[in-house]
Amino acid sequence: MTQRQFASVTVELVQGDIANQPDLDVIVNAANAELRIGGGVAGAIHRAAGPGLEKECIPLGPIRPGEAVISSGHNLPNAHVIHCLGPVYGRDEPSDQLLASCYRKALELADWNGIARIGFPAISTGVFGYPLADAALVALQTIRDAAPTLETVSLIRFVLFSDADLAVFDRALKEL
Ligand code: AR6
Repeated sequence: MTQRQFASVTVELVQGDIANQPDLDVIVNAANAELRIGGGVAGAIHRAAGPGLEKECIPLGPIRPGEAVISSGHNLPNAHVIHCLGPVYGRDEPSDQLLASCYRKALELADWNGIARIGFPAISTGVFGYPLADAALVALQTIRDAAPTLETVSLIRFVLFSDADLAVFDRALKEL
């Protein structure tokens, strides 16, 4: 596990399952526009949350790339879920700005809701095809720049699916 401090926010990197982070107040979903169940991160989160999550979410959609909405956590151990729609790489442009917007808006929503501990997956780097090293830099730079503006968020955890993905984020965090 790697940790780094930006202003009063601790950023940490771990390998694991975003749907199994019981010590976080909110987890972030790499959602689809309609906020339906889907695969990857979205599938794991909806399976763990139960059908009530999709029922709550569908009326909140559709959302556009770069946008985020918040719901409750249903059967998850986390009180809330923030759903972000990342850009499809090579289609939704400018992809770096849309990806940065996901992280910024998710952090704004967390702060507005008085949330302290938030966990992110690597948004857009699965089905949506964003190259992991580029996505890691965008994600970490956005968080570093947002950190001084955050009032309630004190921990941001990246939950990477494999050790290889964790190593890529680790390198990016060290380069910042
Ligand atoms: N925990 C942490 N990371 C995960 C997990 C997990 N349980 N599962 C996958 N990853 P993706 P996207 C990693 O495809 O690219 C969905 O079907 C994965 O290895 O979940 O934003 C939605 O419904 C990758 O690095 O999200 C949308 O249609 C990263 O999480 C679409 O896919 C993101 O992979 C969204 O695509």
